[in-house]
Amino acid sequence: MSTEKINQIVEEAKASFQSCQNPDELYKSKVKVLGKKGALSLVMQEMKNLSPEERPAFGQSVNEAKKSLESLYASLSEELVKQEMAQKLAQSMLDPELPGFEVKTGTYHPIELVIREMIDILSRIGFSVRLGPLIEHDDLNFTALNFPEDHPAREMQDTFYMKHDHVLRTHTSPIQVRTLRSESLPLRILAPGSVFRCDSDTTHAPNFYQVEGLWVDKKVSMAHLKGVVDFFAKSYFGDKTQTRFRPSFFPFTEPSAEVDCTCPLCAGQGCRVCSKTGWIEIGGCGLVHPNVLKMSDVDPDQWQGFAFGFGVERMAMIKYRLSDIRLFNENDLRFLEQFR
Ligand code: FA5
Repeated sequence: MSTEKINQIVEEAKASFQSCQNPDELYKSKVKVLGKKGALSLVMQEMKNLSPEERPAFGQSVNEAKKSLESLYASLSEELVKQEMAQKLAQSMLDPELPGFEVKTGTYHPIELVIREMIDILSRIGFSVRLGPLIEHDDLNFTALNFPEDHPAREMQDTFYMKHDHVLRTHTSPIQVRTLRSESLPLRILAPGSVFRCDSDTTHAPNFYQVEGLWVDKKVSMAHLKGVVDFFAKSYFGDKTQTRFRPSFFPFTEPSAEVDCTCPLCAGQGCRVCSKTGWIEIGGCGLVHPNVLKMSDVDPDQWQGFAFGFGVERMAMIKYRLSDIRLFNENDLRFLEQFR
Protein backbone atom coordinates (compact mmCIF):
# COMPACT_ATOMS: atom_id res chain seq x y z
CA MET A 1 0.00 0.00 0.00
CA SER A 2 1.56 3.27 -1.07
CA THR A 3 1.22 6.76 0.27
CA GLU A 4 -0.30 7.63 -3.11
CA LYS A 5 -3.25 5.47 -2.23
CA ILE A 6 -3.65 7.37 1.05
CA ASN A 7 -3.38 10.70 -0.76
CA GLN A 8 -6.00 9.54 -3.22
CA ILE A 9 -8.41 8.67 -0.37
CA VAL A 10 -7.78 12.08 1.18
CA GLU A 11 -8.37 13.96 -2.07
CA GLU A 12 -11.57 12.04 -2.79
CA ALA A 13 -12.81 12.61 0.78
CA LYS A 14 -12.07 16.36 0.58
CA ALA A 15 -14.00 16.62 -2.67
CA SER A 16 -16.88 14.66 -1.14
CA PHE A 17 -16.90 16.86 2.02
CA GLN A 18 -16.91 20.01 -0.03
CA SER A 19 -19.82 18.91 -2.17
CA CYS A 20 -22.07 18.35 0.88
CA GLN A 21 -25.10 20.65 1.21
CA ASN A 22 -25.99 20.16 4.86
CA PRO A 23 -24.53 18.89 8.19
CA ASP A 24 -26.22 15.48 7.82
CA GLU A 25 -24.71 14.78 4.43
CA LEU A 26 -21.33 15.95 5.67
CA TYR A 27 -21.50 13.64 8.69
CA LYS A 28 -22.36 10.62 6.50
CA SER A 29 -19.49 11.47 4.19
CA LYS A 30 -17.15 11.71 7.18
CA VAL A 31 -18.24 8.29 8.48
CA LYS A 32 -17.47 6.76 5.06
CA VAL A 33 -13.83 7.72 5.36
CA LEU A 34 -13.11 8.16 9.08
CA GLY A 35 -15.67 5.77 10.63
CA LYS A 36 -14.77 2.35 12.07
CA LYS A 37 -15.35 0.73 8.71
CA GLY A 38 -14.31 3.82 6.72
CA ALA A 39 -11.72 3.90 3.95
CA LEU A 40 -8.88 5.02 6.23
CA SER A 41 -9.61 2.36 8.84
CA LEU A 42 -9.54 -0.33 6.14
CA VAL A 43 -6.21 1.04 4.94
CA MET A 44 -4.80 0.57 8.43
CA GLN A 45 -5.53 -3.13 8.14
CA GLU A 46 -2.91 -3.26 5.38
CA MET A 47 -0.26 -2.49 7.99
CA LYS A 48 0.20 -6.18 8.77
CA ASN A 49 1.35 -6.82 5.17
CA LEU A 50 4.19 -4.31 5.45
CA SER A 51 7.73 -4.92 6.62
CA PRO A 52 8.60 -3.63 10.10
CA GLU A 53 10.76 -0.86 8.49
CA GLU A 54 7.86 0.43 6.40
CA ARG A 55 5.29 0.46 9.18
CA PRO A 56 6.20 3.70 11.10
CA ALA A 57 6.15 5.90 8.00
CA PHE A 58 2.90 4.32 6.86
CA GLY A 59 1.26 4.80 10.28
CA GLN A 60 2.35 8.44 10.32
CA SER A 61 0.87 9.08 6.85
CA VAL A 62 -2.47 7.59 7.88
CA ASN A 63 -2.53 9.72 11.07
CA GLU A 64 -1.75 12.91 9.16
CA ALA A 65 -4.47 12.09 6.65
CA LYS A 66 -6.97 11.61 9.50
CA LYS A 67 -5.96 14.87 11.16
CA SER A 68 -6.30 16.92 7.99
CA LEU A 69 -9.73 15.41 7.20
CA GLU A 70 -10.99 15.96 10.76
CA SER A 71 -9.95 19.58 10.70
CA LEU A 72 -11.62 20.11 7.30
CA TYR A 73 -14.75 18.38 8.66
CA ALA A 74 -14.84 20.67 11.73
CA SER A 75 -14.64 23.88 9.74
CA LEU A 76 -17.14 22.78 7.04
CA SER A 77 -19.53 21.46 9.68
CA GLU A 78 -19.58 24.79 11.55
CA GLU A 79 -20.25 26.61 8.29
CA LEU A 80 -23.09 24.27 7.25
CA VAL A 81 -24.76 24.44 10.70
CA LYS A 82 -24.76 28.23 10.46
CA GLN A 83 -26.20 28.13 6.95
CA GLU A 84 -28.89 25.67 7.98
CA MET A 85 -29.89 27.84 10.98
CA ALA A 86 -30.06 30.94 8.78
CA GLN A 87 -32.29 29.08 6.28
CA LYS A 88 -34.62 27.85 9.05
CA LEU A 89 -34.92 31.33 10.54
CA ALA A 90 -35.63 32.81 7.11
CA GLN A 91 -38.37 30.23 6.44
CA SER A 92 -40.10 30.19 9.86
CA MET A 93 -42.35 32.80 11.47
CA LEU A 94 -39.98 33.05 14.44
CA ASP A 95 -38.80 36.54 15.23
CA PRO A 96 -35.92 36.17 17.70
CA GLU A 97 -36.12 39.85 18.57
CA LEU A 98 -39.67 39.71 19.95
CA PRO A 99 -39.82 40.04 23.78
CA GLY A 100 -40.26 36.66 25.58
CA PHE A 101 -43.31 35.54 27.55
CA GLU A 102 -43.65 36.91 31.07
CA VAL A 103 -42.55 34.29 33.60
CA LYS A 104 -44.90 34.39 36.59
CA THR A 105 -43.21 33.79 39.91
CA GLY A 106 -45.21 32.49 42.85
CA THR A 107 -45.83 34.44 46.03
CA TYR A 108 -46.40 33.40 49.60
CA HIS A 109 -50.04 33.29 50.65
CA PRO A 110 -50.80 36.24 53.00
CA ILE A 111 -51.60 33.77 55.81
CA GLU A 112 -48.18 32.16 55.36
CA LEU A 113 -46.58 35.63 55.41
CA VAL A 114 -48.29 36.49 58.70
CA ILE A 115 -47.36 33.15 60.30
CA ARG A 116 -43.73 33.61 59.26
CA GLU A 117 -43.65 37.12 60.69
CA MET A 118 -45.21 35.97 63.97
CA ILE A 119 -42.65 33.17 64.27
CA ASP A 120 -39.86 35.57 63.41
CA ILE A 121 -40.90 38.03 66.14
CA LEU A 122 -41.46 35.45 68.88
CA SER A 123 -38.37 33.42 68.08
CA ARG A 124 -36.35 36.53 69.04
CA ILE A 125 -37.42 35.93 72.64
CA GLY A 126 -36.74 32.21 72.69
CA PHE A 127 -39.87 30.57 71.28
CA SER A 128 -39.40 27.66 68.85
CA VAL A 129 -41.94 25.95 66.62
CA ARG A 130 -43.81 22.66 67.27
CA LEU A 131 -46.44 21.14 65.00
CA GLY A 132 -49.31 18.76 65.66
CA PRO A 133 -51.78 16.67 63.60
CA LEU A 134 -54.96 18.17 62.14
CA ILE A 135 -56.98 15.13 63.29
CA GLU A 136 -56.84 14.87 67.07
CA HIS A 137 -58.22 12.45 69.59
CA ASP A 138 -61.17 14.01 71.38
CA ASP A 139 -59.16 13.54 74.58
CA LEU A 140 -56.30 15.83 73.49
CA ASN A 141 -58.57 18.43 71.87
CA PHE A 142 -60.88 18.67 74.91
CA THR A 143 -60.49 16.40 77.96
CA ALA A 144 -56.77 16.93 78.62
CA LEU A 145 -57.43 20.66 78.28
CA ASN A 146 -59.91 20.55 81.16
CA PHE A 147 -63.07 20.87 79.05
CA PRO A 148 -65.97 19.42 81.09
CA GLU A 149 -67.95 16.59 79.40
CA ASP A 150 -70.90 18.91 78.75
CA HIS A 151 -68.94 21.93 77.44
CA PRO A 152 -70.78 23.54 74.48
CA ALA A 153 -67.62 23.58 72.29
CA ARG A 154 -67.84 19.78 72.19
CA GLU A 155 -71.20 19.91 70.46
CA MET A 156 -71.64 18.76 66.86
CA GLN A 157 -72.64 22.32 65.91
CA ASP A 158 -69.15 23.59 66.75
CA THR A 159 -66.90 20.62 66.11
CA PHE A 160 -66.32 18.41 63.07
CA TYR A 161 -66.42 14.87 64.49
CA MET A 162 -64.72 11.92 62.82
CA LYS A 163 -64.84 8.20 63.52
CA HIS A 164 -63.49 6.57 66.71
CA ASP A 165 -63.60 9.62 69.01
CA HIS A 166 -61.46 11.74 66.69
CA VAL A 167 -62.15 15.37 65.71
CA LEU A 168 -60.71 17.89 63.27
CA ARG A 169 -58.84 19.94 65.87
CA THR A 170 -60.83 23.03 66.83
CA HIS A 171 -57.79 24.93 68.08
CA THR A 172 -53.99 24.60 68.32
CA SER A 173 -54.12 24.13 72.12
CA PRO A 174 -53.78 20.28 71.94
CA ILE A 175 -50.15 20.95 70.97
CA GLN A 176 -49.70 22.34 74.50
CA VAL A 177 -50.60 18.90 75.86
CA ARG A 178 -48.50 17.00 73.31
CA THR A 179 -45.46 19.14 74.18
CA LEU A 180 -45.94 19.01 77.95
CA ARG A 181 -46.20 15.21 77.77
CA SER A 182 -43.14 14.68 75.60
CA GLU A 183 -40.58 17.38 76.43
CA SER A 184 -38.57 18.43 79.42
CA LEU A 185 -39.15 21.72 81.24
CA PRO A 186 -38.71 24.67 81.09
CA LEU A 187 -40.00 25.30 77.58
CA ARG A 188 -41.18 28.04 75.24
CA ILE A 189 -43.01 26.88 72.15
CA LEU A 190 -45.05 28.28 69.30
CA ALA A 191 -47.56 26.11 67.45
CA PRO A 192 -48.87 27.52 64.17
CA GLY A 193 -51.48 25.59 62.22
CA SER A 194 -54.82 25.05 60.62
CA VAL A 195 -57.94 24.51 62.77
CA PHE A 196 -61.59 23.71 61.99
CA ARG A 197 -64.97 24.77 63.33
CA CYS A 198 -68.56 24.74 62.07
CA ASP A 199 -68.52 28.49 61.62
CA SER A 200 -68.89 30.72 58.56
CA ASP A 201 -69.52 34.43 57.91
CA THR A 202 -67.46 37.46 56.80
CA THR A 203 -65.20 37.28 59.87
CA HIS A 204 -65.41 33.53 60.67
CA ALA A 205 -64.17 30.68 58.44
CA PRO A 206 -64.73 26.91 58.89
CA ASN A 207 -61.00 26.37 58.36
CA PHE A 208 -58.70 29.04 59.76
CA TYR A 209 -55.24 29.38 61.31
CA GLN A 210 -54.05 29.98 64.83
CA VAL A 211 -50.66 30.53 66.40
CA GLU A 212 -50.44 29.07 69.90
CA GLY A 213 -47.78 30.10 72.41
CA LEU A 214 -46.81 28.22 75.56
CA TRP A 215 -44.19 29.23 78.13
CA VAL A 216 -43.66 26.96 81.14
CA ASP A 217 -41.08 27.69 83.80
CA LYS A 218 -40.74 28.24 87.55
CA LYS A 219 -42.41 31.42 88.85
CA VAL A 220 -44.20 32.42 85.64
CA SER A 221 -46.91 35.03 86.19
CA MET A 222 -49.49 37.18 84.36
CA ALA A 223 -46.80 39.89 84.27
CA HIS A 224 -44.66 37.69 81.97
CA LEU A 225 -47.68 36.98 79.79
CA LYS A 226 -48.51 40.69 79.47
CA GLY A 227 -44.87 41.51 78.69
CA VAL A 228 -44.67 38.92 75.91
CA VAL A 229 -48.03 39.85 74.35
CA ASP A 230 -47.19 43.56 74.47
CA PHE A 231 -43.76 42.91 72.91
CA PHE A 232 -45.44 40.92 70.17
CA ALA A 233 -48.15 43.53 69.43
CA LYS A 234 -45.62 46.38 69.27
CA SER A 235 -43.28 44.39 67.01
CA TYR A 236 -46.10 43.31 64.71
CA PHE A 237 -48.35 46.39 64.52
CA GLY A 238 -45.89 49.17 65.42
CA ASP A 239 -44.19 50.74 68.45
CA LYS A 240 -47.12 52.94 69.44
CA THR A 241 -49.52 49.97 69.78
CA GLN A 242 -50.96 49.43 73.24
CA THR A 243 -52.51 46.25 74.61
CA ARG A 244 -55.20 45.58 77.17
CA PHE A 245 -56.47 42.40 78.82
CA ARG A 246 -60.17 41.77 79.39
CA PRO A 247 -61.18 39.02 81.83
CA SER A 248 -62.51 35.99 79.96
CA PHE A 249 -62.93 32.25 80.32
CA PHE A 250 -61.16 29.24 78.78
CA PRO A 251 -61.33 25.83 80.50
CA PHE A 252 -57.54 25.40 80.12
CA THR A 253 -56.37 28.73 81.60
CA GLU A 254 -56.97 30.42 84.95
CA PRO A 255 -57.11 33.37 85.04
CA SER A 256 -58.05 33.84 81.38
CA ALA A 257 -58.17 36.98 79.25
CA GLU A 258 -58.97 38.26 75.79
CA VAL A 259 -56.21 40.47 74.39
CA ASP A 260 -57.08 43.69 72.56
CA CYS A 261 -54.63 46.04 70.92
CA THR A 262 -55.18 49.62 69.83
CA CYS A 263 -56.53 49.62 66.29
CA PRO A 264 -53.45 50.04 64.05
CA LEU A 265 -55.61 51.60 61.33
CA CYS A 266 -56.86 54.61 63.34
CA ALA A 267 -54.21 54.51 66.14
CA GLY A 268 -56.97 54.03 68.71
CA GLN A 269 -59.07 57.00 67.53
CA GLY A 270 -62.03 54.83 66.45
CA CYS A 271 -62.85 53.76 62.86
CA ARG A 272 -65.06 51.37 60.86
CA VAL A 273 -62.67 48.44 61.31
CA CYS A 274 -62.64 48.69 65.12
CA SER A 275 -66.35 49.60 65.25
CA LYS A 276 -65.38 53.03 66.57
CA THR A 277 -63.99 51.53 69.80
CA GLY A 278 -60.30 52.14 69.05
CA TRP A 279 -59.51 48.52 70.11
CA ILE A 280 -59.26 45.22 68.20
CA GLU A 281 -59.32 41.74 69.75
CA ILE A 282 -56.42 39.55 68.60
CA GLY A 283 -56.78 36.38 70.69
CA GLY A 284 -57.15 34.60 74.00
CA CYS A 285 -54.61 33.89 76.72
CA GLY A 286 -54.12 33.03 80.37
CA LEU A 287 -52.08 31.11 82.92
CA VAL A 288 -52.10 27.36 82.24
CA HIS A 289 -54.77 25.75 84.45
CA PRO A 290 -53.23 23.50 87.17
CA ASN A 291 -55.53 20.66 86.00
CA VAL A 292 -53.97 20.81 82.52
CA LEU A 293 -50.48 20.57 84.06
CA LYS A 294 -51.54 17.66 86.31
CA MET A 295 -53.12 15.74 83.41
CA SER A 296 -49.77 16.02 81.63
CA ASP A 297 -47.79 14.85 84.67
CA VAL A 298 -46.39 18.29 85.46
CA ASP A 299 -46.41 19.33 89.13
CA PRO A 300 -48.30 22.68 89.35
CA ASP A 301 -46.66 23.43 92.70
CA GLN A 302 -43.29 23.56 90.97
CA TRP A 303 -44.11 24.77 87.49
CA GLN A 304 -46.38 27.45 86.10
CA GLY A 305 -47.02 28.55 82.58
CA PHE A 306 -48.89 30.91 80.36
CA ALA A 307 -50.43 30.32 76.97
CA PHE A 308 -51.95 32.40 74.23
CA GLY A 309 -53.76 31.67 70.96
CA PHE A 310 -54.00 34.26 68.20
CA GLY A 311 -56.18 34.05 65.10
CA VAL A 312 -53.93 34.46 62.05
CA GLU A 313 -56.70 35.60 59.66
CA ARG A 314 -57.61 38.28 62.19
CA MET A 315 -53.97 39.48 62.24
CA ALA A 316 -53.84 39.48 58.43
CA MET A 317 -57.17 41.31 58.08
CA ILE A 318 -55.98 44.06 60.39
CA LYS A 319 -52.57 44.35 58.78
CA TYR A 320 -53.84 44.34 55.19
CA ARG A 321 -57.14 46.18 55.92
CA LEU A 322 -59.44 43.43 54.67
CA SER A 323 -63.08 43.16 55.60
CA ASP A 324 -63.96 39.66 54.31
CA ILE A 325 -62.19 36.53 55.60
CA ARG A 326 -63.36 34.52 52.55
CA LEU A 327 -60.80 36.32 50.34
CA PHE A 328 -58.07 34.08 51.81
CA ASN A 329 -59.60 30.89 50.42
CA GLU A 330 -60.89 32.00 47.03
CA ASN A 331 -57.56 31.48 45.22
CA ASP A 332 -58.10 34.65 43.20
CA LEU A 333 -54.70 35.53 41.72
CA ARG A 334 -55.63 39.23 41.49
CA PHE A 335 -55.89 39.19 45.30
CA LEU A 336 -52.94 36.89 46.02
CA GLU A 337 -50.49 38.67 43.73
CA GLN A 338 -50.71 41.82 45.84
CA PHE A 339 -48.71 40.16 48.63
CA ARG A 340 -45.25 40.19 47.07
C1 FA5 B 1 -59.11 29.56 71.33
O1 FA5 B 1 -59.20 28.90 70.29
C2 FA5 B 1 -58.10 29.22 72.40
N1 FA5 B 1 -57.54 27.93 72.15
C3 FA5 B 1 -57.04 30.31 72.45
C4 FA5 B 1 -56.21 30.25 73.69
C5 FA5 B 1 -55.00 29.61 73.65
C6 FA5 B 1 -56.66 30.82 74.89
C7 FA5 B 1 -54.20 29.52 74.78
C8 FA5 B 1 -55.90 30.73 76.04
C9 FA5 B 1 -54.66 30.10 75.98
P1 FA5 B 1 -60.84 31.34 70.60
O2 FA5 B 1 -61.93 30.38 70.29
O3 FA5 B 1 -61.22 32.64 71.19
O4 FA5 B 1 -59.76 30.69 71.56
O5 FA5 B 1 -59.99 31.59 69.25
C10 FA5 B 1 -58.81 32.37 69.27
C11 FA5 B 1 -58.81 33.31 68.05
O6 FA5 B 1 -59.04 32.56 66.87
C12 FA5 B 1 -59.92 34.35 68.08
O7 FA5 B 1 -59.53 35.47 68.83
C13 FA5 B 1 -60.06 34.69 66.61
O8 FA5 B 1 -59.07 35.62 66.23
C14 FA5 B 1 -59.75 33.38 65.94
N2 FA5 B 1 -60.98 32.67 65.51
C15 FA5 B 1 -61.87 31.98 66.24
N3 FA5 B 1 -62.83 31.44 65.48
C16 FA5 B 1 -62.55 31.80 64.21
C17 FA5 B 1 -63.15 31.53 62.94
N4 FA5 B 1 -64.21 30.74 62.79
N5 FA5 B 1 -62.57 32.07 61.84
C18 FA5 B 1 -61.46 32.83 61.94
N6 FA5 B 1 -60.82 33.09 63.10
C19 FA5 B 1 -61.37 32.59 64.22
